[in-house]
Amino acid sequence: MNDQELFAIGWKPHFQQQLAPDESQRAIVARVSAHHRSQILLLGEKGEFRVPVQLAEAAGEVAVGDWLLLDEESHRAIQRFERQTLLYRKAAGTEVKPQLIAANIDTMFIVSSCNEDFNLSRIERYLALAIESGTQPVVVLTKADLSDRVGDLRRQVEQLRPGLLVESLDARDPRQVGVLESWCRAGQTVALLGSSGVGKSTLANALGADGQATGAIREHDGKGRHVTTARSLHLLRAGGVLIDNPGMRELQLADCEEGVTELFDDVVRIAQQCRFHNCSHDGDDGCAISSAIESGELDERRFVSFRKLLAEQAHNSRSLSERRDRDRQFGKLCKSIMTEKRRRRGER
Ligand SMILES: Nc1nc2c(ncn2[C@@H]2O[C@H](COP(=O)(O)OP(=O)(O)OP(=O)(O)O)[C@@H](O)[C@H]2O)c(=O)[nH]1
Ligand SMILES: [Mg+2]
Ligand SMILES: [Zn+2]
Repeated sequence: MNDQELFAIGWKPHFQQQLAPDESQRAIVARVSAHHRSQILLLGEKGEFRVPVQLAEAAGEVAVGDWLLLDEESHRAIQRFERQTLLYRKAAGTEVKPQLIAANIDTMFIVSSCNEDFNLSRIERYLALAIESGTQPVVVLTKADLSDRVGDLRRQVEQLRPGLLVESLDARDPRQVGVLESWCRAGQTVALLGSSGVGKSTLANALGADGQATGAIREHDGKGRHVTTARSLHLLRAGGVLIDNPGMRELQLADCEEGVTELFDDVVRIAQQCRFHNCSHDGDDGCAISSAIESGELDERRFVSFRKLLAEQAHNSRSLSERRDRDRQFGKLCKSIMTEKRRRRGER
């Protein structure tokens, strides 16, 4: 195996050590670069190739950024490498389902624009997800050319978390976008997250996202219709790879309690000083939160955001785990029906 090329696209000792010594003989290693309805696109040392979803997911559901070990001949997945990080959310809409966003990301660029889209609470959502998953967050404020309050907005974002990295720029200008390149070197994987229209694809282009990877591909969706979908893993000029995501209308957090409490550890610390440990922080006697808001020590917006995110992730985590239980029960039910059938056949 030619490791050089794999290392450039994010292969690391973390994955290498999961490989048994003789395992790479008749098998190939590749990274998932796009997930389409019926096909998975993979990037290996010999370039890009496609595999039907059933084969690629033979060792488990895959996300863009996942590493797979595949049989050289059949391209059936033998192993999905244990992930270093995984980003997922509750799928949009009423259905309760986890939706994988991306795997094995080193840096999350949280993209928000300096105009109407600017929203601190939305940035906090992404920050909680980054912290929970162990991904380094960098907030990128785009459309700096359209605002005269850039300095003020930057300061507001910097206050969301001590040491938080914030960059502001015109995403159309490759020279300005150059400040992001230190996170985009060979071996590094970055992901762009943010609402629709904030400039994620513009940033990708300015970072020199490989043209081949930005093209759209066509595939059959099984009903004979053609579906055109955009690829999502791009090679960058600086040597690393970037995962561009379609804009998210809503990022519903799930399984994010640690991320939320760590992001809001200042609020948690104040709440611990309330007179009653079960204080509802709604005008109760001796509520430290209320006094902190009154004195200006705590921003009310921040408290409301904390409470909302904590409740939301708890609700979604509960529904996701209920769903997992239901799936397991359904699996058991199917199994017992099959056993029963076999038993009857045997009796006959
Ligand atoms: N003036 C200005 N325009 C920008 C900037 N960044 C992006 N735009 C424009 O904003 C529009 C949307 O940019 P995109 O890069 O397509 O946004 P996106 O985040 O990829 O959107 P989705 O793919 O829908 O999620 C385009 O017309 C860009 O030219 C910027 O920094 N300054
Ligand atoms: Mg885009
Ligand atoms: Zn209280």
